[in-house]
Amino acid sequence: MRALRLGLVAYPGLGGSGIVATELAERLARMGHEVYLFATERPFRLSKGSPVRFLPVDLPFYPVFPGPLYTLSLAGVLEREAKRLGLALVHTHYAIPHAAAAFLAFGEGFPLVHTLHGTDVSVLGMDPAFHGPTQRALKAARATTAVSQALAREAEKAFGVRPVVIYNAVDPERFYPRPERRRLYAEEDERLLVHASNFRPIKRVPDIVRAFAKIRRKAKARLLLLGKGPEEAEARRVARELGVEAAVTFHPPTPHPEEVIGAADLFLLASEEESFGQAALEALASGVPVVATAVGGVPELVTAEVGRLVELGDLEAMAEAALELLAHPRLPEIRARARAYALERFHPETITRAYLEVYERSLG
Ligand code: GMT
Repeated sequence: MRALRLGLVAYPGLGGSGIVATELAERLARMGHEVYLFATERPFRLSKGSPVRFLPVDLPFYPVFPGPLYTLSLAGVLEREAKRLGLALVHTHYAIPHAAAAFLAFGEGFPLVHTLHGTDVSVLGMDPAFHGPTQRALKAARATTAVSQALAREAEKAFGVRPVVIYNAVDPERFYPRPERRRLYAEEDERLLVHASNFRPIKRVPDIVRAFAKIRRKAKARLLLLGKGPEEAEARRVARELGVEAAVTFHPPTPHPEEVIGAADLFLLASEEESFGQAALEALASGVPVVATAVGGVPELVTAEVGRLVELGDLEAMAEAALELLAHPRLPEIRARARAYALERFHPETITRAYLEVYERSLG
């Protein structure tokens, strides 16, 4: 395939959409495409010495503005840099406000691809303040993609567009089993349960602590909560209230989550909404089975051979499923299967190829 000059737009912080965009940008650049990544700061997961060129988007503030004008600033930078660099296509991740900003920059005459990630459809996309401009932008784009079938269905209802489903990828050379690191986080006789997220209310981190307290009654285990966010204080409070404080480790975000996730015996996800569940995929690739709530796109990812699904809020079921897996006579096979399954369905090469096909079709 010919080498393309591409612009990708992402949030640089701890969110999954930024990680997906950054990793895609890196893979495309390593394949020989010229890739520019637009974000307000250097994305968290962009490696040092990366072939991807980071282009900063300013957050201009003047006393006359009620706040920084991110959308307008992004539109201006995209328009200017696309011309200067001769970009062939711009691909945004997370529609709010990226789709509208790109539409503002280029209108309909330029190849735009937008990837929907989750709350950009279900929460922000439904907000009357954002819906109209976002819908107009998505309808005008050459292509829209969604990270799961569930999200594509939701987007069709919300915006009347039919996204192409491209699942997220996981890097098998980064996420692999690391049992030798287990002793860094847990005692010899403790099972290590891990959850990783941005601790927003939607992730229900306190529920994970509640399920863990039930698990602790029957098995010696440690819960490691990797990340930070608004629900941390509440999760700590619940751990104290339930008397498991000493068995819960709060681990700050790290650029190397693979070192922690790969050491786990089990991964827990209690989200009330999850279009995909990138961290759960990273766990599977690390050979770590997942117990998760059956919401959004999670059932497309967590199947019975590699984990267990439970109803949202059913903490008894979550604890039971975790205990069942931890005591499963074929746990080593399940672990091996989890990794093999993640590689079969979510290999970066397959996923990158799918995006390149969308780019080719969009370029006409
Ligand atoms: O939509 C969000 O809540 C934010 C977004 C993000 O940037 O982290 O998360 C979504 O995108 C991830 C990457 O595609 C998915 O793994 C998450 O499941 C999804 N979050 C939700 O649907 C809540």
